[in-house]
Amino acid sequence: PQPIYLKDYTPPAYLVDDVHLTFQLSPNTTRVISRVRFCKNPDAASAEFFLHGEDLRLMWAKIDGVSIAPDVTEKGLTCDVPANAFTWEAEVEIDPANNTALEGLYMSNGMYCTQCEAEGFRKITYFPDRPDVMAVYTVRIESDLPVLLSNGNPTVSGAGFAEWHDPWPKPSYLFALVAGDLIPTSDQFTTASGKDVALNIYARKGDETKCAYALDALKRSMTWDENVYGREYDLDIFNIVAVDDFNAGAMENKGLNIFNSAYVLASPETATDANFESIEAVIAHEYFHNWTGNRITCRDWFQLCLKEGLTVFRDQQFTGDMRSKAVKRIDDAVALRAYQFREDNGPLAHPVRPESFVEINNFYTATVYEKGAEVIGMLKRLVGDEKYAEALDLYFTRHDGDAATIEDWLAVFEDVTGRDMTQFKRWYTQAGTPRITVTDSFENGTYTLKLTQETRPTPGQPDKKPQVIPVAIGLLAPDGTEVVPTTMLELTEDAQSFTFEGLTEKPVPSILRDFSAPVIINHDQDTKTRAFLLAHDTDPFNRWEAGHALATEVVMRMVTDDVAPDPAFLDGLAAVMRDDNLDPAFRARIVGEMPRQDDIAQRLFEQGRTPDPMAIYRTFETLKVQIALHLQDITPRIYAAMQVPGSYSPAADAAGKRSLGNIALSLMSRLDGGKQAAQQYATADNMTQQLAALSALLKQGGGADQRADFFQQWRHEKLVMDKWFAVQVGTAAPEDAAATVKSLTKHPLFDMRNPNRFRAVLGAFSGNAAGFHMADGSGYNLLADWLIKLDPVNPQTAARMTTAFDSWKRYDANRQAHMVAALQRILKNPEISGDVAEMITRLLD
Ligand code: DPP
Ligand code: ZN
Repeated sequence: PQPIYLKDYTPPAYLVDDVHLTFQLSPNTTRVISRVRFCKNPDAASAEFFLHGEDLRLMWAKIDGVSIAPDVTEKGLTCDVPANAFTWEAEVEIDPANNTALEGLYMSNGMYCTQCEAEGFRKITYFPDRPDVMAVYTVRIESDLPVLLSNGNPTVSGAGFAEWHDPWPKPSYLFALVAGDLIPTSDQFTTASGKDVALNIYARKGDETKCAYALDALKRSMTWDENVYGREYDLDIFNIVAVDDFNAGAMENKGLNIFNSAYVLASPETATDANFESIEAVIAHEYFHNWTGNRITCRDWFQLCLKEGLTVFRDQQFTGDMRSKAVKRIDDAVALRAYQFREDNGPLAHPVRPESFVEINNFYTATVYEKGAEVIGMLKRLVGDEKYAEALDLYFTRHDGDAATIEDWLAVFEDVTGRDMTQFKRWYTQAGTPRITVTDSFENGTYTLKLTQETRPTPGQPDKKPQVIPVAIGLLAPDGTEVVPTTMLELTEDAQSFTFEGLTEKPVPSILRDFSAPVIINHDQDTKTRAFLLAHDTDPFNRWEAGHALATEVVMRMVTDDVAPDPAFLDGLAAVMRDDNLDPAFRARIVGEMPRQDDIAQRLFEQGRTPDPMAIYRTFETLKVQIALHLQDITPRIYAAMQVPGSYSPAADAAGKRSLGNIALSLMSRLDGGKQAAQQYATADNMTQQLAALSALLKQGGGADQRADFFQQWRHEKLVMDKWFAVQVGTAAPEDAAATVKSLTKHPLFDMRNPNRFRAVLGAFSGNAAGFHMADGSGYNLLADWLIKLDPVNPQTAARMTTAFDSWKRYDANRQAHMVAALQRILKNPEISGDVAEMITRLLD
């Protein structure tokens, strides 16, 4: 397949006024009858009439009531059409029961549901399936199933049918339909202007007891969007449906969000604190799309970050407001570095707004989403909160109802601030993570900070230009007092100096406060300075960052020089651990958030060394024992102090305590053979405590009884079983990881057609770095075998998991050869999908 290019965009030849769809649902022979009103687009040069359509059986087609015989290919159809407005009608047959790709209309546990983003609507009926064709939809569903849902507001319904009308013009990717035997959990919300909205979360029987938290999160999201962005909901009803088989996290279909059940269903017994937090965030994310995505959508899929970057930014703000801003910023930075920086460093690097793609599904990436959100955060820092709010207001009024572009988005900032955004736009067009080198000097009371920036070449982009980088800094006096509070420096050149006058002694700089830009800072600070910042920085993010940098330095020295961990570092951890003035969640991030094995491998590689995943793994094992020994006098006290009495609450403060308590537990388990963990397992009344205990036991090579008990207790709960599968793979020693995967994939509850279950096993496997990278190549072969099996069933999920191979160039010749061979084997699969083929080709490039 040929790539398509942003530069080749042309407007649609025909526009659509309205769409009428009738669905006669049947597992293998669903009929879809469409009636669509088309008119020629005056802005388009071409008059060719083309409708996308894939895997459809065309029964008949008519134009203005007259039967026609279109030219049908695998990708769609063409036919002659009148010069003026006309009505297209067609009937197609589709097979939802055999749709294992989970794109278009498919079945999951006896229910029908749809996933149309990005290009799934063309598997439902013939249509111009592109986001710049927006229309009003009326939908009739015929089925005996009790719950029949589509977008918009319900109109008429009766025995065996229901009709829906969505008054808001929308692109086809926001179409949705659900039919099933589902139970609603209901509430209502009154908007700021007094409009009543019915809220429902639909789940399978038995799961209706696990919807309350998501419903509460939805109401808080609706209130927050009114208060912070002035955005109200715009239909009479808002429905959410939980589905077990789902490729992604969730989908923002207008008025009918469809969710992977993992991001909706929660009870204290079945969901962890982390699950509750991600449910809150994903509910908010999809709800916020109603304005940033639905009311204002994307002109084409190259503009995906227009809706995703902004909506991720908004959900991050929301979580920061609901919980701890500092902890949320740390968590977001950790995730960005783990996934997006890694992507930027390898063969899959691409700009936030890509310039070409073969399969758009391969571009729902950390770069588009998370770096896209960072770009918005930088804009906000650069223009200030007030101008940001003004720009957003202008964006919503100017583009409501539009399919917009990044140019449109940047224009509102230019118009509101008078600032030229040309250079800033490089954040959207240039791939790669900028690296900033910091040097400083002090003379006659003047402190000078020199910053230089450099971005390394990425595929297709050998030469990089300087970007606009907001670098928030603060200066501390050697006694720990802050002499210059947080100040925003704007780095726009390759190299720039910033001076601060009137200082009595050389200050200690705190650079990139609050992680003010998605960049890598190279700053040669010594251990003492880092320890000083860990103790004194007033910026919570940089306080954490100092601890993290120390930990990284310690691990690097352990790996390269085979030395014991620096006692100053261990003392620093102890000081944080016992500092009861610090929020437990924040302490947990400092003490528990070790650098990732993958990050150490990348650092070694950048130093010109060849990382040995097994040596890195062993270093961490040693370090953790050393930390456990060094802190052994305080961990039992912290553990006891962090136990939360009373009934479970998913709120941030209780969750933070459990998180620090469970870090103490994992340290204690290194020394007590799992005694405390076994006790916690036996008495746990919530999943956070139960799973942490099981994980600590398995990590010590024990826990056989608890593993069996957990299975017996939860075998009927799919989402809990996903945890049971994943924790075994995640805690397996490297030598045992592949064997664990092999035995779990033979388990009767393993089902590769369920993406959550597949990821629980094979996703956890690539996360077990040393196990995946076993020198004999067994890990690579095992993953390749499974991706080859999964590809014909579910290309999207298979393609996404090929990213496990994206760091192959870091390793020794032997591992490289094994990885390349595994990738080539996947590429030679005669049943290979376009999705996977594109990924492998990019990976091997
Ligand atoms: N548009 C979805 C989301 O990110 C992805 N399928 O919310
Ligand atoms: Zn989204």
